[in-house]
Amino acid sequence: MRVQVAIIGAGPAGLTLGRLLERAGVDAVIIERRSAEYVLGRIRAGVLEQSSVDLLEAIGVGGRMRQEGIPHDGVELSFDGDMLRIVFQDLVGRKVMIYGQTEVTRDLMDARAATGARTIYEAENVSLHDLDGASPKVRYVKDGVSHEISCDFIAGCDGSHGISRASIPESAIQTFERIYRFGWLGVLVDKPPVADELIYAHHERGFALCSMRSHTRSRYYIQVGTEEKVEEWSDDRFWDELRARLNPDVAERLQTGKSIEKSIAPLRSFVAEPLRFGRLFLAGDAAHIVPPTGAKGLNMALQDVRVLAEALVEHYTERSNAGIDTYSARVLNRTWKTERFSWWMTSLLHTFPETGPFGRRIQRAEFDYLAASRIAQQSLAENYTGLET
Ligand code: RFL
Ligand code: PHB
Repeated sequence: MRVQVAIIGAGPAGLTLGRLLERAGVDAVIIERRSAEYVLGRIRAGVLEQSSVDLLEAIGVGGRMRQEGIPHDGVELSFDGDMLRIVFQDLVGRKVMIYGQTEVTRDLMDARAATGARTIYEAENVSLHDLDGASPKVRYVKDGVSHEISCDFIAGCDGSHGISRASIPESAIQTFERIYRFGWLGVLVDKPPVADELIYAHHERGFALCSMRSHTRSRYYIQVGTEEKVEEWSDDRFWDELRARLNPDVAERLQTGKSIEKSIAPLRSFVAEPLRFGRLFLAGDAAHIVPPTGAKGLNMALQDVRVLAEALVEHYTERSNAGIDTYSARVLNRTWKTERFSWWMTSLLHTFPETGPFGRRIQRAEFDYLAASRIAQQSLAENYTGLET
């Protein structure tokens, strides 16, 4: 098979890129190692920035999001039970949208199915070749049969453990990483959310987050040590620990029930540089990881592929490589700002035993500063709702 662009991975980055290229008349195929059902079964992000909402609308997959998504004007922070509401709408005139990554993925998959765009699911042993030549190749095995796709460009949208970044010679890539000593234990439950907006809570027992997927489905997280095992967390133990970290009135209102999903996600900050090797481009989690505290990972993935699609379309329609040549620098510039914000939110809200009582006093001072300063709140609001560039 020959195509213009081979996209590795059918997560939000790959599917959105596929849609953008399809609409611009660029011939592309997506190669995904899992089944569609498996991809849809992963419970991940819940918050979309305005720019992500606009992008999904622009590519014609915003219909259900408009109906079922829940716009939020702000979030609440809680520090040892003291509450502070950050009202994005007043501070920076923007909102965010509550609409799960699962739903975004489903909408993109449905749109692909409707137009007959090609996605090869359950592709095994995916490998990339001739990345620095004029015609790179993707090989894979499907139902026991080997296949080869030759193309002009490969988009590596295969997440943090994919094959794309791993295919770049070590001498051609630099990586930057911070691994946190804790993760998030997340629970999904069919009960109404405890509050109308998200609550990010700092407590001496650890961080907690009250989030949601709809008016009847809630998503809660607590900070746990990396050595913790999900089997050791019964629902009752989880609810008791969550309540202990929240403001007592909020804890009182919490509606608990049987969890429908429970998992632990490690926290990591990671950036690869540059995001291009020959004719391979990295986008989304393949390029960078942020701890989920700033709700940025999915939004970064969508913005990366918006820039990549523009560059590729420019190459085909205007015979200009300007966009391709500046892709890495443009995306990295934004990436590092978003890394900084995610690191800052993580530093403010989690407990770090190694920083001792001094560290906690500094966190308290940061919270008190936020509470008293509209300028500090604006900075949080500007970053949380998404930087312009
Ligand atoms: P994905 O979603 O990981 O998709 C990559 C796809 O590539 C496939 N793949 C391969 N395909 C072919 N060959 C190979 N060798 C392959 N290796 C892998 C995989 O099967 C998969 O289908 O990456 P993408 O598209 O870059 O999207 C990134 C987002 O998924 C991620 O950043 C977010 O989920 C992060 N995130 C959040 N982001 C937000 O913007 N807001 C949030 O509120 C938010 N909350 C979260 C999160 C991530 C979490 N976890 C579990 C990491 C909450 C959590 C708990
Ligand atoms: C979620 O709902 O899963 C969620 C919301 C906000 C975050 C991270 C995760 O910062």
